[in-house]
Amino acid sequence: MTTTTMTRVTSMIGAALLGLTALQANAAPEMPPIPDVQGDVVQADGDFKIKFSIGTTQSGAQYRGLEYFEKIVEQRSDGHIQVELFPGAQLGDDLQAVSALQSGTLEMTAPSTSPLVSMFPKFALFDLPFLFPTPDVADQVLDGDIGQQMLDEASTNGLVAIGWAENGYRQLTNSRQEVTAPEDLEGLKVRTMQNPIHLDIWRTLGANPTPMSFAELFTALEQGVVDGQENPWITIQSSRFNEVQDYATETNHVYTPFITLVSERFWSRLPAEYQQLLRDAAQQMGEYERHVGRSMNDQIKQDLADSGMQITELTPEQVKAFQDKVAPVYDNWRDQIGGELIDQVRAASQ
Ligand code: TK8
Repeated sequence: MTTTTMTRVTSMIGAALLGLTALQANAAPEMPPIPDVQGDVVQADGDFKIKFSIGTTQSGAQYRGLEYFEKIVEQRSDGHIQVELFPGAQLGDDLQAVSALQSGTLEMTAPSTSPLVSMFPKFALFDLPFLFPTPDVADQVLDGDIGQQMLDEASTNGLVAIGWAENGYRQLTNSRQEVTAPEDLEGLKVRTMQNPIHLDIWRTLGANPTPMSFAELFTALEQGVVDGQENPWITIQSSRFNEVQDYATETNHVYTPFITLVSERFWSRLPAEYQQLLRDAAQQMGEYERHVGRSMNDQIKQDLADSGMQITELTPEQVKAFQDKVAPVYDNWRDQIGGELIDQVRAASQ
């Protein structure tokens, strides 16, 4: 081999290695593996197709949960129920997907609870700031009586609610400056979910909130229509908001569940055995998806920081300043949500 060829080969290997490193730096963080399917094949009549739509993208924990759901349902129905997944709001944002379920043109979706409060007022419990101190408290509420009551309550208007997963604790990002105190929010244009309590939260904190569908959010941030937004780490990363937002603050200000919904029109055509299979699969998906999201937060923060985003973690005193400032929101909504419900969650937190 001549020296020139040698150099060329070496630089080719170098380029390949460089390519690999670049790939690894961009790679989505490792997710816990999809579990094996437990349980026997369920025997029932008929063949069915489920189109399952979500607003978050294919690289998020929610989609990963859906892949597990698909695996459970297809294996345990021995292929008689086929599940097709549609991430990234291809079939509509949270509200559009819910209305497609009602009209029977879509079989399943799993929106955040917040855009649905006008339909199901009790869901507003999940919009109260700093109500769920830990994921364990959230689990107790979702998997306990309150969660069950809410599933029952949401099983009307052409919908059947069969389980809970989670979006998670929400964090603030923006394109302007580091935020460590409510004063830093003065005049900041923050996109919120289409939900009156969220509007109230950001107004009370001194920001300038604008409600908007999640499907429009990336473009709105990119074009500077809004300066900031708030979503859980996994959603910030899977939506690549770091490409258009330089600053993130770990506020944990609201905990948002995802509720698993089925079209009543579709549900009523399913044999009882298959209805139960979907309930079981939704339960298992919820447990797995919560685990996936929660296990990734540290890695995601690191990846976002590596990508050049400034990640700010708050001291307990700094968190308290946000909590104190936002406290009046409770007075505004307590009666409407039901003081008892709020007290029950607080009791679960002791
Ligand atoms: C995804 C939404 C989203 C939510 C939002 O469909 O709108 O900000 O947090 O993740 O449900």
